Amino acid sequence: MSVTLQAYLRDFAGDDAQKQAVAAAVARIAQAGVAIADLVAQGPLADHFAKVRGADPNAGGDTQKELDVIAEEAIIAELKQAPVAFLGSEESETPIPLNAAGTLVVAVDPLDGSSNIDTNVSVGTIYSILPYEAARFPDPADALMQKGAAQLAAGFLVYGPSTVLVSTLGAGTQVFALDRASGDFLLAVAAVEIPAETKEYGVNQSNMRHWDTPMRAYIDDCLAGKDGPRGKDFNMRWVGSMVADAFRIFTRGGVYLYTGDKRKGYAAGRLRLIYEANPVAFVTEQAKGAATDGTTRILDIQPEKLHQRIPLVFGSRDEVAKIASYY
Ligand code: AHM
Ligand code: MG
Repeated sequence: MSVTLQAYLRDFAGDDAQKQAVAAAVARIAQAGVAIADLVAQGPLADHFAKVRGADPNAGGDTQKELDVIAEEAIIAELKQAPVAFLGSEESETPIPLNAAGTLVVAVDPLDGSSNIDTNVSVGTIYSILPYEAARFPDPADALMQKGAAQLAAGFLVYGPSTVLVSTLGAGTQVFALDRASGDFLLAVAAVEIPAETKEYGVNQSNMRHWDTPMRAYIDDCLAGKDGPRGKDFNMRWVGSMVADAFRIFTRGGVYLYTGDKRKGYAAGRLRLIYEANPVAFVTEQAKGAATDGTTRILDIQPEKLHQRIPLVFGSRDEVAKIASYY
């Protein structure tokens, strides 16, 4: 018999109040994921399919799709039923109050990769769970400014050919897969281990002319292949949905790179620290991988703003160390 997410969370929480709160929040996010997976799967049959909402970009500066907002609403509805005080979201300028007595704050990218919705490519939901005490954080926004190292749990869902949840509760990384017949997430991988070495990188190579010198030098060395300084041939994969690229890396190794570049607005890359880089860094480290901005471990970076961007390199630990050596 496969272990359900519910049973796994119950086992994790035991009698510990904070763990029970975390377990409740993860279960609610997974539940929202089931609903979002259904909406995504309807594809062109659904009314909301890839529609752009109004003319205004979201808080992060990207065009907002109808489905981005529907996904956020599904998460809010679920997390109102968990001990979560505030939600920080890519789709909302300021933190959203949920439960005054909550002992957690959660940060989410409700629908990562949403520019891919109309192309039938995997998209997903990313979440980060942090501790909250009203006395410690008179301004709720400050609770979301904790370093990634303070996360109690984090993970992401991918809505692809199968719907999967990659989760860490702070001790290893697990993969659960949605069983459509029962509606339950079932444990598929109990302890994910990202291979330390790789011959595969993921980067948007069309930005090459904008890159900084270390990034350019690293990719040049990969492209030189067997006869170059790396002494091996590299393969390249780029989905354009970080969650999908991350899931491939969790499955067979690899590195993902989105560093800062010279384009306007891209000095710190494209990814957001609090609800994209931090949760992905946490599940990556718990799967024996590494995550850096080039010079500093992602989880050690002090956030300054909810929607702040950060250069991000994560995946196979030896290759991440190699990339850092260029910086
Ligand atoms: P989003 O949260 O608005 O979807 O943006 C983040 C996405 C990542 O999922 C993906 O890796 C990256 O942006 C792709 O960027 P680009 O289109 O520049 O290649
Ligand atoms: Mg995103």
